Amino acid sequence: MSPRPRSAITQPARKVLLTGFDAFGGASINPSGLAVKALHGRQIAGHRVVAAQLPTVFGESLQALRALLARHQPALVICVGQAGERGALSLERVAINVNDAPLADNADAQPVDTPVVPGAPVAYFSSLPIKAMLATLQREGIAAEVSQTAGTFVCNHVFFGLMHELNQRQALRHTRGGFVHVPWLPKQGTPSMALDEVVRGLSLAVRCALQAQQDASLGAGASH
Ligand code: PCA
Repeated sequence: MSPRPRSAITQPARKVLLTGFDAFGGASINPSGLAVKALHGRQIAGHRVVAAQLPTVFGESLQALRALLARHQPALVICVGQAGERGALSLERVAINVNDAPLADNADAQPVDTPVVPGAPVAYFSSLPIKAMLATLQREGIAAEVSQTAGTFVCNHVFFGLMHELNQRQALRHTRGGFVHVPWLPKQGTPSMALDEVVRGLSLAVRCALQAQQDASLGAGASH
């Protein structure tokens, strides 16, 4: 077979990877998993969204994320988790190298004061343009805030593992990544945010993260 002319080869769309989590701590739902699933397959700013659900389990969640990164080589990664008792989309600024679980994960593990990655730096800043994302969300009337802690449970574990991969892997050195916490759904408690609003907010956040060149915050350039 003769080779196809170059012009006939269409480049695959670059991808955005969004991850959510399964339900944990005795709950039956997790809005993060539901919200990213709703965005799976969407085209945003010339990129195709690939969504995946991670298990709320130390170790296993990060292994699954690493496999997704290797498979999709995304241009942008936003990991999403639920933070009950927060009333806004929380744009996380910093991931820390510690597991200190306040409750058991879905495999019944509860690590206390262990490193996420032994020997890795103490912390990484998000490489998302969090201040630009904040301004976009607020302009669109969606409750949003910059958060200074993603906690010390599985969300921070995944966030730290993500930032470490982006910093270590040559193939991912241009990939932007970070973490967003979302509130409960109305049926889970107060404060809350409707699923449609969470989905709209994440979609705006993705567009902004793909398009913003620079960010006013320290986090934007500090980790790369
Ligand atoms: N929230 C938890 C883990 C899974 C999730 O959705 C957290 O904030 O660590």
